[in-house]
Amino acid sequence: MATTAANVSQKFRKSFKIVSKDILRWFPGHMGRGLRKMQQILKTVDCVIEVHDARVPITGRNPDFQHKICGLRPHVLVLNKKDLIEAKHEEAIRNYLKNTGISSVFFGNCKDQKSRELDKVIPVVSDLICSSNRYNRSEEKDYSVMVIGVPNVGKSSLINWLRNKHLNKGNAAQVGAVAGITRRVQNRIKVSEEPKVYLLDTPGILQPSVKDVEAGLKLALCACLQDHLVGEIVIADYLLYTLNKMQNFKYVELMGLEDPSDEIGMVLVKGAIKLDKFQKVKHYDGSLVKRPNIAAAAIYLIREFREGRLGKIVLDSVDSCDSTG
Ligand SMILES: Nc1nc2c(ncn2[C@@H]2O[C@H](COP(=O)(O)OP(=O)(O)OP(=O)(O)O)[C@@H](O)[C@H]2O)c(=O)[nH]1
Ligand SMILES: [Mg+2]
Repeated sequence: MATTAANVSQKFRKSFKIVSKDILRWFPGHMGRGLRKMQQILKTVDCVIEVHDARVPITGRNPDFQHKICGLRPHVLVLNKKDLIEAKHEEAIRNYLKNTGISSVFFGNCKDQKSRELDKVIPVVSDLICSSNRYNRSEEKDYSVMVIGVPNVGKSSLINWLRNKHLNKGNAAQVGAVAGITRRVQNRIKVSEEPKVYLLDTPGILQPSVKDVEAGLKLALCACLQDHLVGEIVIADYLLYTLNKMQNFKYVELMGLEDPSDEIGMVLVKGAIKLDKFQKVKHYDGSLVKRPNIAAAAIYLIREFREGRLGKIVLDSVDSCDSTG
């Protein structure tokens, strides 16, 4: 029988139970040092570009940035990885953010050098700087802009993208698929000649303690924390909970299931069998037995989501954007 919303919605969890907030806590020394350094050099900065993941447009931005950095300089928000969300949500998100006082918002795809959405970032940044009080920097001809955000959202990629776009030059900032690649505030990188704009790459910084557990789980799913800290099976379970809530059942076939399920253990066992992922474990008598490798299945399922193969998914409720927008 075909899976319908009506015949499956009953059996899904209404909320996600997490055993401990501690698994979402990740604030290594380089983040504390980075934030202090960013505050220290703010007097040499004319504008701040905050980069965040478009899949979590409402949650997960570091509130420490608002008080300590963004509120003190002109601010532009780039919601990056727009290739992983549906374009139809952009307007509602924009409206929602506008109502919270953020009006300079760009959706970008830094993996696509040919995309046009970020073309206007530097002109908008220049306009904002021109119309702001530059205090001690009012005599300076060049503009200095700090790029901030939580880990792995594409800060360094954005710098490379802009540099390539405006100067036709290769990558100057180091990029990588795991959170925590940039570990300290970097030297200025020129990304535009006319006007002369320099960008400062900074380490991704999370809040020292997680207040909103669900926002923390969404960040974990988007790879803003390193997977092993939270645990791949917890992340996969949160993904399963989310997909079921959204009635997105693409995982059913992928994991070799007959029907949707809310049982992560069963989904991963069947998935491991379908994917032929097994591990050898020692039996009580010393012999080796093959068991489905559920960790490998969890990693596979998470990767399918991150690479957009489970659909273009906004993890925040865009309906709540619509109602406020
Ligand atoms: N799908 C997609 N991936 C992107 C995009 N921009 C960057 N990435 C990828 O996201 C990952 C993180 O990119 P980085 O530029 O290193 O992110 P970061 O914010 O500098 O990360 P940290 O320095 O670790 O805080 C890399 O694997 C990039 O290739 C995008 O627009 N779309
Ligand atoms: Mg970086």
